[in-house]
Amino acid sequence: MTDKINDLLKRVAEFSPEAAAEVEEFRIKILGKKGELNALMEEFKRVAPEQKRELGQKLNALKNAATERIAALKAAMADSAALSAEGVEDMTRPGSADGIGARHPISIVKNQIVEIFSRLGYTVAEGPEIEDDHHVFSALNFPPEHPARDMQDTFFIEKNPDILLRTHTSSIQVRAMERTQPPIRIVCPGRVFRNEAISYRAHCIFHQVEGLYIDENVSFADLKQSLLYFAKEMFGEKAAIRLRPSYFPFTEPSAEMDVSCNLCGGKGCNVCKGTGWLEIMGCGMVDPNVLEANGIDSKKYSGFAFGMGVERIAMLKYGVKDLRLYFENDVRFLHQFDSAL
Ligand code: 2U9
Repeated sequence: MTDKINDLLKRVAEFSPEAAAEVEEFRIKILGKKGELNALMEEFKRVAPEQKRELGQKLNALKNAATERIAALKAAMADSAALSAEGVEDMTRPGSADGIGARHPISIVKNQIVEIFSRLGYTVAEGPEIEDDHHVFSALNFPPEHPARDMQDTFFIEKNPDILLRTHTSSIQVRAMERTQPPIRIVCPGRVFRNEAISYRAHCIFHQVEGLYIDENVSFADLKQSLLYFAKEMFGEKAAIRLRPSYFPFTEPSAEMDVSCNLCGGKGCNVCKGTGWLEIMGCGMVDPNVLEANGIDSKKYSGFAFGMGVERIAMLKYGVKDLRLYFENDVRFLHQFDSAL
């Protein structure tokens, strides 16, 4: 009989119903008139007198345990039914996992640009956003009266016109040239600041990736081939490039680079304004004055440099029409780039 009592005690302790009806069914089976407890009580009447005391105590303990457990289960079921009737979540359910968010399209495209150049042996260099006149203008051959030095174009730190927010990441390359002798092969991603009115096509903060390659015998042909490789990796194997003569204080000769329009395949559409070409970056051979001003022998070394706006590349690649979307952090916009990761 002891075994039967212990077995029933174990079943009572382990009983875990999913619905209230199961509790009632269990109560009848154990505590009902024709239930297992009463059957044991009948058996108890027939046990030897010397066993009565011990078995009687055990039976009482079983009865109390079964009554208490069934009452507790009924109360728990009633509570959870009341909570769901009120529209309150089942508090015992596992919590929902937090969303992991989305990478920003500017980060995605910046990483793609850096990754493409890293395959050509470029390493990443970074530098301060708050700069001085020397690293942003003077070391890059900007004449004293150049309009970029004007307060209309550049954010200066009040009371010290020598300190300013960098207008391009070229200052990172200047610092690299100060530190190291060629070969230098770096890409420089970062935020830049210009005193511009905010519109769908301009912002006072944007992102650039610039590149610099200096070594012996670096030629314009090297520049052209490296940038063609970049265009094909970024916009697809069919991409073609063309270079148009331009002017920058820090490169000579200088050029603007266009890529064939990836939307119309070069036929002409409203994005490329019927030309079949999209302007994506500026480039050129580093001006010997810039090499010399930064401690590099221009007779021994030559180099090329290029610079592009990340927002513009992302707009062209993903058809984003308004630059301000990049700065609003609206998840409905950001989540559209999940598959680009
Ligand atoms: C050193 C020497 C040369 C970096 C260059 C450009 C051309 C260029 C613009 C593209 C669009 C900036 O974002 S944008 O407005 N950049 O056209 N940048 S060559 O030339 C350097 C840099 C550093 C020492």
